[in-house]
Amino acid sequence: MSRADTLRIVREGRRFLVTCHRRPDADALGSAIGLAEILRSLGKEAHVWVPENLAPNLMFFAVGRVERELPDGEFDATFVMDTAARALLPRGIPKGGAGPLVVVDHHAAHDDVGDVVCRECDACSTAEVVMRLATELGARPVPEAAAAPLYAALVADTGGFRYAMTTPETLRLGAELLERGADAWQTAYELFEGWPPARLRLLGEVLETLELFEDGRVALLRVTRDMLAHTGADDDMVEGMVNYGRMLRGVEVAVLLWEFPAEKGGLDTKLSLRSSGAADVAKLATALGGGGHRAAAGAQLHEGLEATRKRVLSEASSILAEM
Ligand SMILES: [Mn+2]
Repeated sequence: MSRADTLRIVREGRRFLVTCHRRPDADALGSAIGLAEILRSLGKEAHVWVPENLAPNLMFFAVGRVERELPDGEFDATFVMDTAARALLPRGIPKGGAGPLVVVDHHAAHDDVGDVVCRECDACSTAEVVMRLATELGARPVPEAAAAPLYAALVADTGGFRYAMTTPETLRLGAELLERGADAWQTAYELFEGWPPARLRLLGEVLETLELFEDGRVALLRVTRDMLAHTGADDDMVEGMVNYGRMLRGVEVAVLLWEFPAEKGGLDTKLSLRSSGAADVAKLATALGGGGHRAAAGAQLHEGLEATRKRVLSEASSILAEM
């Protein structure tokens, strides 16, 4: 259940399926495409399969490289990247004929999904775990085709090499990926800028909802369906808006509550959490049925925004009291 088992599976196998969690972000998709290129550079066959629409701002590295339909035939293993929970496995993941489910991940909070788990929580991103595997497989420097997707993953999960998980190792990996052809500005522009006007208008409305609690240690922002509708924004554009709450000096826990269409109709509330350092928001998310990292976590609750607001404020208050 470890890196050694994962390496053995790669060495002994010939044909692999590579996928990632639902609603893939840059780390999920970038580490999947990056791993597939590394496998190909070792003479293996690898198929990246993601059975849903991809976010437009990830297309700069993903276009033409992902199969939407499950490829035919048997696989020696199925890699699921950046995935910490069974509920996040892609819809339609094969139940047989696709070998062991190998989870490659870096999330501290998880539900043990996977037959084999290569989870390294000191890594800034799943891409960093992939590059560690590549080292042991003799695939460093990584193939040029892996550079853009892995670099995007590193940049996204470290917030542009800013977060605490950014280590000298991370920067060395980033340097290698730039040497192999990744484009620093294109990556930053696609991941952090290049907004459509509707997104900026939505942000304006979201910022207007700011509430502060616990003597300014908790910031709360909200997104309603109504705000999305009249600014013409869509759900993908909400990504990252929780960070604005954390920007305020003195804020230790930033919360974004987001009305989100429930799978069975009606509205759920999505909860995004960020910590400025000391608070462990993964704990808070876990208490509400979600998960994530110490500094960035989330949950989706089958209840209205006001009910979630009450619960998250009470959990936040007890977490701050413990500190
Ligand atoms: Mn990640």
